[in-house]
Amino acid sequence: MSDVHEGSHSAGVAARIEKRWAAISIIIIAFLTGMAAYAGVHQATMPQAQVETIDPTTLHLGGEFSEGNLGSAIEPDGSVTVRAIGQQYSFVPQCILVPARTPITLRATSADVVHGLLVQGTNVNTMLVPGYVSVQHASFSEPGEHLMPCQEFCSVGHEGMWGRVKVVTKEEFLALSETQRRLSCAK
Ligand SMILES: [Cu+2]
Repeated sequence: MSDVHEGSHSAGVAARIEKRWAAISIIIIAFLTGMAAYAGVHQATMPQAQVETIDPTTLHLGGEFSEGNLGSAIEPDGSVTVRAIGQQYSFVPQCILVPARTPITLRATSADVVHGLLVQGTNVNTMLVPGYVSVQHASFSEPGEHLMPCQEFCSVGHEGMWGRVKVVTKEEFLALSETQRRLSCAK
């Protein structure tokens, strides 16, 4: 008789503990889902929600990533789109010019192997995968310079693959954009 009592008592304890753990895991899942939704709404997610593909072998022949189209362009809504490519062993443009306090959309891809594009001191950090367009959103609060190293090993010249991002005032950027369709600070 006492054995049966013991058994049902410990079964009750086990059920309570199981329910508690189930509740904890549901809370964790709800928290992670909430974080993913928040990041998605604020366009801070990586990889992007929609996948854009592009033929890496014809980048130079025309279209969005042809040479004359690389660099920073001002959009009708006042935001700035930066187009760049990574290739063994440099970024084009080598120095990206952007205005401060402006929404920036970076669109970049690779012409050969997988590269990484990281802008130091910001949350811009993406892989450039041949065949895909990487999109990142950023905004720079102050004028200044940021280093932009390749952060994916891309073969023997990898450690020499560096670019820069130069942030200028909005006024300076607007003045420069009156004379050129695409801006960069690459010499
Ligand atoms: Cu690299």
